Amino acid sequence: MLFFWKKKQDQSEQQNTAAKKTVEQDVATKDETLEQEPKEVASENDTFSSVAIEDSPGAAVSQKTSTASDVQLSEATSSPEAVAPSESAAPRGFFGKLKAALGQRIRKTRDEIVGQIKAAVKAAGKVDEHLLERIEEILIRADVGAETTFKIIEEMREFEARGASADELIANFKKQLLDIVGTEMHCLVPPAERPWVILFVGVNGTGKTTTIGKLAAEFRAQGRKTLLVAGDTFRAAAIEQLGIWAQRTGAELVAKQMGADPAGVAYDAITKAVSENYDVVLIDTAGRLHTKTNLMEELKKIVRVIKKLMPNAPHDTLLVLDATTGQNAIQQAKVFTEAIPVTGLVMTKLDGTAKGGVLIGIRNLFAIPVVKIGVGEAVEDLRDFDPREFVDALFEDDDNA
Ligand SMILES: Nc1nc2c(ncn2[C@@H]2O[C@H](COP(=O)(O)OP(=O)(O)OP(=O)(O)O)[C@@H](O)[C@H]2O)c(=O)[nH]1
Ligand SMILES: [Mg+2]
Repeated sequence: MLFFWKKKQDQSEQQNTAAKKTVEQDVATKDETLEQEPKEVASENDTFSSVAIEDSPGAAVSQKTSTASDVQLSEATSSPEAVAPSESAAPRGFFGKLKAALGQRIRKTRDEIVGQIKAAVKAAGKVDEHLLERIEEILIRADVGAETTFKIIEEMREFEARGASADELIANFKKQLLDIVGTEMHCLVPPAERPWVILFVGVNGTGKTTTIGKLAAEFRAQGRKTLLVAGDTFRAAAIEQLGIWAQRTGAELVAKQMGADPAGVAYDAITKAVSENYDVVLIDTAGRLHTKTNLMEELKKIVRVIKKLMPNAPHDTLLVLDATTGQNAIQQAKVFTEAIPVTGLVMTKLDGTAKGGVLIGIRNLFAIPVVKIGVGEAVEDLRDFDPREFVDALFEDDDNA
């Protein structure tokens, strides 16, 4: 049995909507400013060159393969609890383990923010201006962002004014973080109609294709008929990469040759998904284009074409942001959300980075919920974002993490 739920956005999000309007960052709108350094395609791609890509521009390719590794993959993710929030009635031990694991995964961010702040508080022994300056410095360095840091420090000043203890300050800091990231989970919810069309957008290298692969594994483990769509026609390797995920997860793939019109690929894919009764369609897009066309215009065109076939689709548009890019992720969120109706954020690469504070900044500045986080490259490393679990993990000591 599948459980999906979406809780009402809490009050703090309404406040965030207002806060969003106050963002005054100078964001350049040219595609070029959003680009990241070209990256290496994961080397494992080389060993999977068997994905057939049709050369004829008119013909979309679909393929389905079910391998032994699919079975393992399904087993790894087949338990609904594996992706369920901590409020469910599942055994405490299981979630204890999950929480501890998250603490490990986001260890660098935890050390950079809460670890450093605890050390500064301990060294200071009392709440004074010098300590607040030090905390401000730590938050800025952890990529929480100037506006969000300012908000946190302003509230801390009240503690300074009334001579509060350092312990009180730390305890309240946790509450401040919860107020900012929210306490409710926002899971992906399938629409009433089928297929459920999810469009993935974001600049190059943020983890769009990998997230699609991980999500395809989740959907396949739930028994959903899943179609992956190679709407990133910028590189042949990108198409191949998605093909590998289709192979691994037992999903099907719709792809055309490199350079094909992404909107055309999407059109063919939705046509196929409707006529063949698919449950879910996951559409990959490019972070860069062959042409000088504006990336946002290209994405809008994809959406227009999808709507010709399914007026309510895409039901979800997920913006994938890379935590390691720190403040750039905030700029990207601003540009993308202004151009297209993004319904959810995915923050990848929270493992191995000390810049995870950007997630706090994003939650403060944008009303759009974070629906998933990426904490590693493996298929099981895409998780629902549970804000409480995240904040708890930030405050874990090494012994518990
Ligand atoms: N450590 C870590 N690596 C990740 C995560 N998500 C994705 N990656 C890696 O990030 C790299 C880029 O991921 P892709 O999925 O190719 O990114 P993309 O957005 O599709 O990139 P383009 O196709 O160039 O636009 C790959 O090496 C992924 O394995 C994550 O949560 N943690
Ligand atoms: Mg990609």
